[in-house]
Amino acid sequence: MKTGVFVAVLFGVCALGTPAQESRPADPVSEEIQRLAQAGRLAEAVDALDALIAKGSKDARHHAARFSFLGALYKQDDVVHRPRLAAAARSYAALLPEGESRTQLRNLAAKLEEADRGVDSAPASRPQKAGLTGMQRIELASAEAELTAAAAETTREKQLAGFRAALERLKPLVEAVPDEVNAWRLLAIAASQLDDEDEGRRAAQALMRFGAVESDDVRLQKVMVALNLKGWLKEGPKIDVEAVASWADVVVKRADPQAVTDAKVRERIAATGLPWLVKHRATGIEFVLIPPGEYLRGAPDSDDQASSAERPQHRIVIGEPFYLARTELTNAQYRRFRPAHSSGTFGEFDLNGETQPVVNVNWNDATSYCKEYGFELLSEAQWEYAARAGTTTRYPWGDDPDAGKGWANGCDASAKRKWPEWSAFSWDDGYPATAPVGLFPNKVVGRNAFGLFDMIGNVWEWCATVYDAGEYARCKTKADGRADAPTTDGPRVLRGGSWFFGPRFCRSSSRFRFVPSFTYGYVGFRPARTCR
Ligand SMILES: [Ca+2]
Repeated sequence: MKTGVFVAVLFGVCALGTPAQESRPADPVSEEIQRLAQAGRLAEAVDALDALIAKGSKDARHHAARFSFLGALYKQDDVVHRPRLAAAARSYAALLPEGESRTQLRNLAAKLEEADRGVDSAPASRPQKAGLTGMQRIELASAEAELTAAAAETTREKQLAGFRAALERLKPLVEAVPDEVNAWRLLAIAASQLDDEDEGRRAAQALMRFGAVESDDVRLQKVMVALNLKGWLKEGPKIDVEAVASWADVVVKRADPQAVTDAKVRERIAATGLPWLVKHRATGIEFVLIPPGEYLRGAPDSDDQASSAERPQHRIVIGEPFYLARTELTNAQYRRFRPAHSSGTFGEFDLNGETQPVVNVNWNDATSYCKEYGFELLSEAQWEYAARAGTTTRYPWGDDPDAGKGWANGCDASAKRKWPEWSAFSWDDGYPATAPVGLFPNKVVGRNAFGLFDMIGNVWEWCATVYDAGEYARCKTKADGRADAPTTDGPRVLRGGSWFFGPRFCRSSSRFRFVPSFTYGYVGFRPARTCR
């Protein structure tokens, strides 16, 4: 007879706040009900309690017993007993004073009712699977209620006790149902509150596996950031500090203050333990280390130049450091891979100089190049992180397009003189078409805080990500910030604007796309390399 265990667990949900019972006289009817329950005749015991309650019993013992016996029956057959258990939880809750137990019971009732209507309350990313047993559902709901109640506690001691109770409830649950993403989610939250790095790391890794960092779950975002900054990723097994030596020579070990002007960014780079500026041995390409962190992706509602695909703004966690080429890939660099490649001309302008960015390369060319040398393209989330480098404005230089002189090679006054109908910036950057890489931003105006050049302007840069206009509304970017391998031929993301595009498209949040086979004189790319 396992009923005792279930009753104990169910009573765990509502142990606090039960009205005092010791002073009441013995209840002969209750004794009869107890006899039925002990004989395992739970359905009859519940019927007897129903009859009592229908006659108006407000005795909390009757309600508690009905709730717990129904819990045990629910474990045996959740479809038949779910609505009765929900109703029993509600009527029991109504007898309790306002407080955590009452809230927990009501939450549980709501979850049961929702399940009964066939509504899946879990986020859309939740893997569809065989489903939790009735008891596991209750455990999950109880853990969530415990976490919520713990957060509302007024003393740290009580908070910790609540978080610990939830953690202990969730540990066996994730063992029993490792595909239940919500259990991992709650475990991550509990672990971070308790500073339990082992459990936190385990949960965060499971969540990464699901790609389940929902943008609207502020608590979880905080957890992921806390865990990242505590170093689980930088110290984790996947980041191999020594491995850099196998593909690159160290040029500058610690970030140069002239290039990375913000001391805090230099500290974040140093904290990875990885050298800052390295040179890829086979190609000679220089890469800088981009440290992990977080940022707000997309455009605010106040940005009247933004498309709906750039909204809503949402927090992105970049959980892993990565190396990124300081400049766009040049013609000379690309021709070591495909000697016959010509970037061609545009009007009378030559696009084919050695130090100009390679253009007229499609997404397939870019990924073939990366594959050849162990590089990869950035995900769209990584790209905007690197381009913003801590800025929150429309452009790296602020919100005013007219203030960008020296910051980028966009479509400018020199291009407009040639093509008067083009939408252009008011300033003159001196280059109607592509400029040699590495000139923008120039030293006079400032620096990208990560030491990168031409993130905005010069050429649009292919990203690994398949374009999805609605993605920001249901962001499922993985905790490491990287992109999944494309499974469709759909359009690929391009970012950063180019010499051909004016103020609207050279904003940091601007999203562009073309099919993988598209080439043009304003489309190039920039290789990246993981630290795994
Ligand atoms: Ca660019």
